[in-house]
Amino acid sequence: MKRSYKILIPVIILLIFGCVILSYFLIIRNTPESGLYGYRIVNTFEHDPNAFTQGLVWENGYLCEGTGLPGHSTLRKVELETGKVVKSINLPAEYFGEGITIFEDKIIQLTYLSNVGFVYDKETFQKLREFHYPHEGWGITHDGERLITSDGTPTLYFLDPQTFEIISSVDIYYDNNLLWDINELEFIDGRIYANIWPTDRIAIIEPQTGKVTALVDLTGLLTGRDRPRNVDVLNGIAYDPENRRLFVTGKYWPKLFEIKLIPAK
Ligand SMILES: [Ca+2]
Repeated sequence: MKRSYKILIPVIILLIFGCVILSYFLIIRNTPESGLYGYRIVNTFEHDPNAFTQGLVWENGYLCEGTGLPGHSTLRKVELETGKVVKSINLPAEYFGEGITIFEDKIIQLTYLSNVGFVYDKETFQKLREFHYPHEGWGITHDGERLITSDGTPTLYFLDPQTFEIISSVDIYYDNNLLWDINELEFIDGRIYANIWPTDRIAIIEPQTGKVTALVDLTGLLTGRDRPRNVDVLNGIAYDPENRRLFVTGKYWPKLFEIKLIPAK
């Protein structure tokens, strides 16, 4: 009897260990790595239906918006409650304006295919300088220390906000697959929120790893009544950290929404 116990005990330990490893792969590894979120509309505001929205940020009681398309690209300051454009400059006609962010006292705006970004005084919108980057320009935000840009690939770039040199990059994964078409960005509470072109979805990304920790589905946000014929995709995320308000809109959307994210059932 004693001898058979000696054999049985290691076998039982091995079986238990095997079961634990098997459970890990079956339960943990195969479970989707992200939560899914829907939304609740808190407020609806007017939005310029001629704005081909490519960048959106909130600061000091106003939205700042960058619009695109050659000959129609602008940088503008917008009153939230009315959608009224209170300040605006036009980009030279050859540029296709893209994402914007406000870093300290400057606004930074990317362009789509020109490999050039513009830096403006945030109060006067006076252009202070240009900088260059080696890829397409899509979205931009910052984490307080570094600028973060997207170029439509699964890669996000981290830039020095003074020299605009690329410091590092991270690839974005959703459920172990590379996630392409990362577009407009917003850094919120340690995560990067990113529009996924050309969908109604926003990815919430852990910046250190590139892992998508949650997906937000905004399908149905703009109803048929508010969808003119030329309406384009969801694009534009802004955040008011003081009042924890999340704003979203889209290209040529006549509305801008304040929403709350709610776990999908
Ligand atoms: Ca944004």
